[in-house]
Amino acid sequence: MNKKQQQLDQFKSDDSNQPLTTNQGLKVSEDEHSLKVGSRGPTIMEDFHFREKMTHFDHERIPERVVHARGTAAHGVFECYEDASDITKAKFLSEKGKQTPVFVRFSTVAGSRGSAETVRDVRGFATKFYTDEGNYDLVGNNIPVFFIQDAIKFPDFIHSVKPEPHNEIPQAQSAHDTFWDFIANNQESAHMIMWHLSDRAIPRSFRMMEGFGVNTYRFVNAEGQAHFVKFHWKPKLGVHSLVWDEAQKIAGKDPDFHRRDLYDNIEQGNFPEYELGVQLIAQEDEFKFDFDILDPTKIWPEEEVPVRILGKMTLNNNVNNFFAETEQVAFHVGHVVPGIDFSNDPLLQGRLFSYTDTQLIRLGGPNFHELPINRPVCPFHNNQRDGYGRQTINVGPVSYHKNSIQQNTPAPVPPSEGGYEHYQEKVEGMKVRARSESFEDHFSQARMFWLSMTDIEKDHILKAFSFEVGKVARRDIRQQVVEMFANVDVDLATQLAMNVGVQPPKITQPVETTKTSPAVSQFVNPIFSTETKKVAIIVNQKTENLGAIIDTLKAKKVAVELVSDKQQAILNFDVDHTLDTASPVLYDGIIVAGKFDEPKAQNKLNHFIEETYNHYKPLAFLVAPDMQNPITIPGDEGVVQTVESFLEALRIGRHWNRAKAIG
Ligand code: HDD
Repeated sequence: MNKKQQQLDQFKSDDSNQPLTTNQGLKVSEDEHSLKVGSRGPTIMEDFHFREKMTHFDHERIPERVVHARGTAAHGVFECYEDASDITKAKFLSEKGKQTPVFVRFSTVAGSRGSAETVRDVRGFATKFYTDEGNYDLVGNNIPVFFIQDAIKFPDFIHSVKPEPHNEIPQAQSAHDTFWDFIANNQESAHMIMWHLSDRAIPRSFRMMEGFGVNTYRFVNAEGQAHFVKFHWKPKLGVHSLVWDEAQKIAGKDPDFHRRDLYDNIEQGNFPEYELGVQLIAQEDEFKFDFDILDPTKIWPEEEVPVRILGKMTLNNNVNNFFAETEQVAFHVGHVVPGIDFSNDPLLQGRLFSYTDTQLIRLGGPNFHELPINRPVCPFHNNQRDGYGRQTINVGPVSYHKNSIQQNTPAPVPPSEGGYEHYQEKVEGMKVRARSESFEDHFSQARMFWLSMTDIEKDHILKAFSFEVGKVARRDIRQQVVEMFANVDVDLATQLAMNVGVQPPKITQPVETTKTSPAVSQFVNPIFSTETKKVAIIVNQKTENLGAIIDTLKAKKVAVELVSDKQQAILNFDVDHTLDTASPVLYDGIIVAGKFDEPKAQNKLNHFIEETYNHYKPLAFLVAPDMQNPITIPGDEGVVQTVESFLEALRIGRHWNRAKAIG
């Protein structure tokens, strides 16, 4: 068991088989009736048990996160692949095989705590490394750029995407007037919008998305040599997405789709893995690129600045208590260890203030670092004292520095012995409220992203654009968006104009660039696998060879559920779901191994088949389609007759050749 788990164990409480007590330890003899004057009379003040129970309940809720409110988390371990001390003195990266406990929280950004998980949104990917030198937080997203360049615009941006303040509509959606009004009037968002409208914003699973630190940080080695650095998480299962129609339906059928997927897979031992990589730019190469490397609306194309892989994270343990761990975890980009430092990226600089500040209101005071999930696994000592909920009992008379009573302890540690030292960068200038000219190109990388997409990805982006902007009621905002994105691609903007009922753009030339970065496409180097994909087998009492079918699928690490017209046992297997409690959108593919005589059941099965086909997913018909009211499904490479060919179709996942038929 790792150090963090050992530490957390000290705080765990198992209430099973214990007597019921008050918080003072008093055994309670009765817990269902308040203390009254007569069994039909008023409740009396004296009832301390009622008051304690009710007061605690009344105070159970804490403010949800102002952004990233909807999230889920898991424990794991990070393993260092190689000694990276040539680039950073961070100890958790300094030794091959070194293991560091981690806690990761995935989230959506815009929605409230109870909102659906498959909405179109950026996903948060925040990792806390419990290192021997203190906690290091890598607070990232699944998209490598951001909407704005300067943190002072963050409240405006978030206000625009949140539900509109007059009627609190819509929940967890960017498809509304204020969001698109902000975008059209803040054109630095162009590159991020291209990612936001791509399939990246509707991931199939938290286990199948990349993570990015987004901001530019610094690595510093023991000799004081510095590199600018960007962080990447690369999922071993590859990057995969839902399709939009499916994502919207899942939001209703299973609003917990992503947390359920993560939780179930960890419970089943399918531990998600991600490799940690870094892009490095030497300090002296700061100005060698055709973009400003401090601008958070820019990527460093992987073709120009390769990703060096440093280690692997495995998520292998679910939380015991959602509130205590997932809700109370407090991330902060300023939680760093020696060897990791900041750049002057103006978004990062503002984040350095916001995270601690927000924890003060959310977690109720300055002692949130003492909550079990937030405690470092190394000792911590200083002269900070008191405050709401203080748990540490600091002994002795001294809480100040310098002192003689304790020989000046706790004592500062020189950098040579592990004390944190900020990178000494020379900075000079006038105090100004301004943006650097080098941050003014908003469209080159947006166009680069567009030019790097495959045809299918382009088609999805145009459809997403048309949906989102089509939901905007104000015509002038729709027109402004069309004008803005003509800078990215005139055809795209012209088609968008047609789809959302406004004039074609006046701009007839996009920004001048022919550059591409194939690494930003999900389809250029896909990782195909059957592992952990979820399949429904449609069964009835006539289904044959069910055991063999299940075994063949499980041998390829496929998760199987049996679906039938009613809850029943079929050949010794209990059916998991009925055609009513299951839904085709919750599976990666369907095997039809039974059909139904009853027309209503057959209609429901037809719906399963049609939806699966329309979402480009594999279908196997192991029984002849001699149904009473058959539907016509064109035979194509994802529609097969054997389990073996189904597995191959499932490995590939989506069969985009259907795009023409589906529209
Ligand atoms: Fe942020 C939460 C990621 C810009 C202010 N942010 C939060 C979380 C993630 C990110 C993953 C959720 C952490 C968790 O699971 O508890 N944020 C980002 C990224 C950004 C970014 C990758 C751009 C590079 N954020 C950003 C800016 C500001 C904030 C510019 C403010 C100046 N973010 C916050 C916050 C939150 C937060 C208000 C809400 C809850 C919390 O911090 O703990 O402080």
